[in-house]
Amino acid sequence: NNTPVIVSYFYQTVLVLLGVFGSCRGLQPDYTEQGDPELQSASGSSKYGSLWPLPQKVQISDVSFRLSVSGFRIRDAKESSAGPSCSLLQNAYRRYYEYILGGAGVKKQKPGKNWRSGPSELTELQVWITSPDSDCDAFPSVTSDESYTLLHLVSNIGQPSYFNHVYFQKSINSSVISDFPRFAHRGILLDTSRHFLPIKVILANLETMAMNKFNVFHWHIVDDPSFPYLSRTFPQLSQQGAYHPYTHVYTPADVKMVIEFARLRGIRVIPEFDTPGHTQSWGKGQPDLLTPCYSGSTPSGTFGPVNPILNTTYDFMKQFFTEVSTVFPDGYVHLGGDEVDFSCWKSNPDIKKFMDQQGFGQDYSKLESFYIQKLLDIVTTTKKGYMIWQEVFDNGVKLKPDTVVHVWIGGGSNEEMGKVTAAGYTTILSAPWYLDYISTGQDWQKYYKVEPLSFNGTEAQKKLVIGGEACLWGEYVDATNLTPRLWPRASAVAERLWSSKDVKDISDAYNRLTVHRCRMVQRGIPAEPLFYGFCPHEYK
Ligand code: CP6
Repeated sequence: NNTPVIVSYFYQTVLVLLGVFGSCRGLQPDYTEQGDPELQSASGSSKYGSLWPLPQKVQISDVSFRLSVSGFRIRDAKESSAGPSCSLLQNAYRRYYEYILGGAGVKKQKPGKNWRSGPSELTELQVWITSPDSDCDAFPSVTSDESYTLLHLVSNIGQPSYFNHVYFQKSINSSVISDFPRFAHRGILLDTSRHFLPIKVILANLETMAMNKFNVFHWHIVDDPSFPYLSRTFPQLSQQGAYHPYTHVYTPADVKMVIEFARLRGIRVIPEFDTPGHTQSWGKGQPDLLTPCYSGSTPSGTFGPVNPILNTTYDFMKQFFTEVSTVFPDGYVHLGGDEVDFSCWKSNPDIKKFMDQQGFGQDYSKLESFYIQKLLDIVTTTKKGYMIWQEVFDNGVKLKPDTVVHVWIGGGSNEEMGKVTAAGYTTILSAPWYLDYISTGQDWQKYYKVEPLSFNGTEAQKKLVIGGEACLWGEYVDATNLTPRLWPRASAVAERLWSSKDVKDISDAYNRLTVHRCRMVQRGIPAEPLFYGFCPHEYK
């Protein structure tokens, strides 16, 4: 007499599933359990338990259910538009089964005399994909529907399982959730040029991103110090420009693995190939790409930004970005365009001549725009959209209407958001979220309190803010410290970008985030503590 309890849910945010009761009718009040009391004393407790980021609508009842350890399963609802052939879903079921039942707690438990199946035993989760045209092999995009509904049971699966000390059994409070993201673009920037990040570090971070409902991996893959991207067309770029030509490169197979791992978790991979500045490493494998700097009338032997006055530069870019457009399936690439240093261009007599010919006078930002304009036209022929750092917009470059302008400069970022959206462009915010910067104390609160729409502008302008990204620049970050530096501080950004604008109670956030952080630690992710205390799993 199983009554399915239904959850409608798009394939993409497979993070949450639905439940089925053994039978609701015979529910005994004795079986009702509240959250772990010791966990409540470790920190204050939120009425939302450890939900993070907080769903748009949640009702948690006092009624709790035990998870059937022997018989529990996750399956497609029979009405679902996606079935066993959807490997994305089947893969998610396997992962979430492990989240729910796996882990230290359940492995230790053995059925004892108090172990009985009963009316309050949860035996099944059914997933009902309601959108008729869900494509299990598709890649996520900015327009993907990430909404889901959870009826009658559970909350974010894998999240709310309180641990029952006595029976070593997990229980879940009956809940109703209806959820969708506030912003469509919720990203993390990782920098693999300042330090090489092994693939397993990138994958572990994608897993943690999924736990926090981030959906964009902005891969700042190359920069001045090293060029780890192995290009099929120009293999000498990484042969000469990587820290090591075999060990510190991302091969086509590595990149594919990252993209597929991300796809299965509803995460887009947007690569950034930043030019014309931040390109020192490109010059090693591609002679004549960079501008030779002069001291007086002779070349000094050093190089500056990409040389914008040579046709060969644009031939190279055309071939390079044609490759990039096939390797990375996302609809967007990030083209950088930030922090162009003019001093080398100023020193070079050929550039000077070109400036005169073009009538640019002494305005080197015009030369920068000349380059970027040609690059944008090239990338447009590869059928990709593009993101660019704010300077490109500031310099007045003509952009495609669907361009995403990335606001990163700290001072005046509100004003900048106003200007960019007044010009009709979509934008994302990073200025307040440079997580490589650390300070003592609870700086997550500073990230949490940011309101991305606090600039002066019309409703139409605010709609153009599609989200934000937490940036982890790599100067002081490698595999040894990436995780604790990023998490759980990035979780604060995750909730700001996912949850409703009025979710801003810091003390409630503290209580939920403390437990959410413990959950990450328990899953093997060394997220740093917010403050003193302990995690419930420490004494298991
Ligand atoms: N690298 C690149 C960086 C930064 C940028 N681009 C950066 C600049 C200033 C600060 C932090 C990071 N390290 N390629 C700017 C977007 Cl404070």
